[in-house]
Amino acid sequence: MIIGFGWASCFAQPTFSDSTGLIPRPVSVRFRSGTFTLARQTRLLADKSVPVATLTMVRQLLGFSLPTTSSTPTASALRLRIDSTTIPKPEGYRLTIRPTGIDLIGHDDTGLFFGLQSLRQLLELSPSGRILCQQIDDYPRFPYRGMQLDVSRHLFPVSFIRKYIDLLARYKLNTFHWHLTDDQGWRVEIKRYPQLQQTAAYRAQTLIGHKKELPHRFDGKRYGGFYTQDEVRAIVRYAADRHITVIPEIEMPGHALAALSAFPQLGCQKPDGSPGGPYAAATFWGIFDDVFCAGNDSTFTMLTNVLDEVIGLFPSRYIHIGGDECPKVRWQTCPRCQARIRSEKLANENELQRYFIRRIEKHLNRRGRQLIGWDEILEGHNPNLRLSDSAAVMSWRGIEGGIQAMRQHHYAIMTPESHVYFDYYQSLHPDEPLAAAGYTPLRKTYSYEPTPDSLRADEARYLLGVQGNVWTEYMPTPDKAEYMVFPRLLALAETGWTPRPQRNYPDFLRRLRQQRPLLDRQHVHYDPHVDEPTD
Ligand code: TNX
Repeated sequence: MIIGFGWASCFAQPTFSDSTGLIPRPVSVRFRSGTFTLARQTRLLADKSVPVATLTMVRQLLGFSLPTTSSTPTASALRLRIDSTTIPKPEGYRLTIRPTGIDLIGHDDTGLFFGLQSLRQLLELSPSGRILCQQIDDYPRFPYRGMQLDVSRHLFPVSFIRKYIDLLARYKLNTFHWHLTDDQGWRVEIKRYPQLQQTAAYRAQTLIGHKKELPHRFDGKRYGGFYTQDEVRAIVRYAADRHITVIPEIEMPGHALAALSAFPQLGCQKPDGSPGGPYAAATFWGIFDDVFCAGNDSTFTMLTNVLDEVIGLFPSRYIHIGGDECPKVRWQTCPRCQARIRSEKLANENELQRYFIRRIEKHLNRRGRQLIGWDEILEGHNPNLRLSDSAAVMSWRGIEGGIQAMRQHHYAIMTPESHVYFDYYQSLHPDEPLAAAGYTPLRKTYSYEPTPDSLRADEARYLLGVQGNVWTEYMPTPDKAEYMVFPRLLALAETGWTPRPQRNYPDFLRRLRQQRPLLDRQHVHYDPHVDEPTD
């Protein structure tokens, strides 16, 4: 029997209990007797190790400002300190709550920030401002805890990107993977190529899809837009203030129709050597045969120029170059691609793809950056085209790509569509809105264990972490995207942060129920039909 998960009916005012309400669940929580109450006389006492920006963040996170003091403890104080000896794990913190005050020690500034996020949750979970005395020792299981957002299929306003980043930070994710280009639209301003803004950022209206769900796409106007470089820089800064790295994705060699609409000369030639095309940004979803020509040096000139501007905007160590779902039919008949296969002594078109990726990687490496790609970047292996050890693979078609990457001593980020694709249905409720054709209920996302059993320890150390993806074909609005992402993001966050033995689904559901008013207060649209089978 399936019964409603009953967020609404089960939720009651949180009562004191000696089990934590935090998501993600901390590594260790030891409760003590007594309570602490945030009071008018509570003072903020920061050690000189604490950056000023963090003090500003305290005010933002707690929603009110605490008067600061530099003298010895007052009756009630929140004391902050960075000390990597006491707290040895990166991003880790210790939060000690006593009746007389709170001590927060971070390994680093990021640890302090995540400790503040925990304190904020504790205060929010207890509207009276009274929290149980306890000591929390905490640090993440994985260094990479990511969430992606596709802004090509549908464009989302800057205000939503900021809200999204805030929500990632609340649940201690530390990477925002921004999918900026695809067949349906190019969304980042590149000053050197204004055609990308004028042409590639827009598509004609489409008449396919679900009328009821996508009404604004029937108004006859072209659809699209892009983020200016100033907007991008502001978002990167906003994220950095919240200890989130933004990794941009520029898709190549496939998913390139929008770019080709602006640069038709970068598509393959027809078999007789005449130009390909014409091209237009796609007005429906799928995989398209028209991709960047791998035989034309101009393709690499343009893409490396684009990447140079992207590198200037994003300080991330990694730059994502896509690499997924690149059909080879055009390459098979394009005279220039075939000439490249011969001149580079490649066996076939899969090796040509590998040549493409490796050539781009060399450029990124020359600029001091590392490459990330979807798991197809491992295809077409040829000893002359080995990717750098530092290249990272996002394993999306299951976990095999990730396993293969780690065995070859590349880094892996696990993001299998079977468990962490948030464009798939999360409930079978009849009112569930249109989603991509897959079923990934909350329980399944939560059950995901990122370390493959088959790996030896020396291979598994290449596992950087986990990521959830939200492809937005069926999400024309921010509210719909949020609905698809929540509450599954909370399950993903716990998978990335909490040690395996501490993860427990019924306990997670109990804490999730307590989180509901917190999500409501932030106006998060989440799926309330997270149905759970009962025994
Ligand atoms: C596959 S996952 C894609 C996307 C689609 C998604 C739909 C990946 C690397 N590529 O282009 O949006 O499926 O679920």
